[in-house]
Amino acid sequence: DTTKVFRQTSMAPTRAPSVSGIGTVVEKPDYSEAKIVVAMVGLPARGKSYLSNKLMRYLRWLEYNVEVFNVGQLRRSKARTQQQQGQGKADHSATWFSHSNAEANLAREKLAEESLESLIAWLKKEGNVGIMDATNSTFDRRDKIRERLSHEPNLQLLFIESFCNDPAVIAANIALKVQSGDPDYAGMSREEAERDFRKRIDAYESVYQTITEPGISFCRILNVGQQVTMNRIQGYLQSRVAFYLMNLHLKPRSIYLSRHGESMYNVEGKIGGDSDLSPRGWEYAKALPALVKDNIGDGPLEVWTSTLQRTQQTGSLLPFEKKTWKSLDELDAGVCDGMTYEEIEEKYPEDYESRDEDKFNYRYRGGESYRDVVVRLEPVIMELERQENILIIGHQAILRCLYAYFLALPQEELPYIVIPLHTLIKITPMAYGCHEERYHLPIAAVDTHRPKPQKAGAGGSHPHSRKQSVIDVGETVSRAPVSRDYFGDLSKVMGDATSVGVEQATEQLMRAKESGELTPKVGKRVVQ
Ligand code: FDP
Ligand code: F6P
Repeated sequence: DTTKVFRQTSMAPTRAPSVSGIGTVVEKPDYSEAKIVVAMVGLPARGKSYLSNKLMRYLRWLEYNVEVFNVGQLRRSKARTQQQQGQGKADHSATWFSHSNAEANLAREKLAEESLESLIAWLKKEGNVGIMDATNSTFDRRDKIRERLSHEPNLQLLFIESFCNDPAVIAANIALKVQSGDPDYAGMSREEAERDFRKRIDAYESVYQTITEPGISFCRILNVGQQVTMNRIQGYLQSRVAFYLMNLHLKPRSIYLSRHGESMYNVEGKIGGDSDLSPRGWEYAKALPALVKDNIGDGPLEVWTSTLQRTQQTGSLLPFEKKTWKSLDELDAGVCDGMTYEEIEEKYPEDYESRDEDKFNYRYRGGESYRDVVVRLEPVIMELERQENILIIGHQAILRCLYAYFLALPQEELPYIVIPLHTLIKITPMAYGCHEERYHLPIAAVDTHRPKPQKAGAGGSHPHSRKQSVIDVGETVSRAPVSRDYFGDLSKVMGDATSVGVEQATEQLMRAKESGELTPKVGKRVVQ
């Protein structure tokens, strides 16, 4: 019954919205019936972890509960515990991965089973999509997974094979692995580590069986996006996953985000509307081409704006191809459009309060919530994945949603992300996340950011006050980039990140996270 499947898994809210004042608080869609085991397939260094993490980020942004269960990580953490307990260092050099090493084969199978069991338990309890990140590279292994899942009638199984024969991509993945501080290679030189890792890949390759099994659901991806083969994709969520995978590519590129220049409404403290740029906003529009060209030269670059005057005026002097998207229009404030926050507070005090209580879910009467915006931005995200360098000239709420997707920020943080005026944000996708640089132009502008009010008595600002200050344009504001990595405090694990390269930095950070050396501090990263 396809209608039923669609209703259960589509993004439409299934619970009745609770009415509060003039607006409504619309809760999360009910995804409790969506349960999929995604089992990755592929040789080492074929981008399985890259795909797993990217898929997790996308589906989490769409509010599915997703976790990656990485079998290598489980193996390494067990080896670490064993060593800490004085049982010596496990030998996980290439011979341990050889097919003729019967004892090791058994141990590897047990690890895979253990990881799959944790995944299934989590999925049955609370998850929507559990991604098993392992090689799963033989018919025999995949048969075992299928057999186990045949006892779980409520769980679907989808295999995703990453098949890669592009020597450049393989070499880059190998380099990433051996430079990452992987404990498997502790105490080895990079050359030794690379030699051993290549031998490990050979060991897997000698028994590798690409997916050909009939009757199973799979996506087979050649060279991340070059070609995608699909078989028996079932239901809404699997189709979304398959469509997403079809749109990915690995070409190096950056995504630039900028709010429009300061608008007349910004100066007056009004929200929404379709006003023109202020004189300072026009100054930004004039300065933007030089800043963009400094970064990208003559391109290629495509500029996307909303249909509103202020974004189009901001982009008007840029010598690049432009595209206008209705989906990029600012969050619709419904009956509050054109009002100041003070006017809203006065006229609709209950709404003002409920928005502060749950800003992501609050929907303006006759308008939108942040959740609505996330849903309408999904086609933009998909197109962004397909494209190369893109500059989006957008609005405060819209850019918060896009930024949260790339930097994997949680829903509670999303509506409060600081996206100042007259600032260009450069996001560069990396192996395990995104690298961010911010360029502040020294052109003053009002500050439209309204922080989450602190509870009464907590010593914060008045709950209904709005900052209407002018951004300081003193020495701290410059065109020099302020760099951030989305895992937080780089210096703690590796000193000066810029001297080692960001790809290596992110890989090292993954390892640091894995070993518990670093807890991600996503909240601290956003700067003004
Ligand atoms: P990873 O790159 O994630 O570390 O090198 C392959 C590897 O993954 C090994 O570490 C890990 O033990 C193995 O894959 C897990 O997969 P299989 O059990 O399918 O071999
Ligand atoms: O004030 C500028 C603006 O883009 C308004 O048009 C919009 O309603 C608002 O920001 C969105 O920000 P917030 O969700 O914090 O009110």
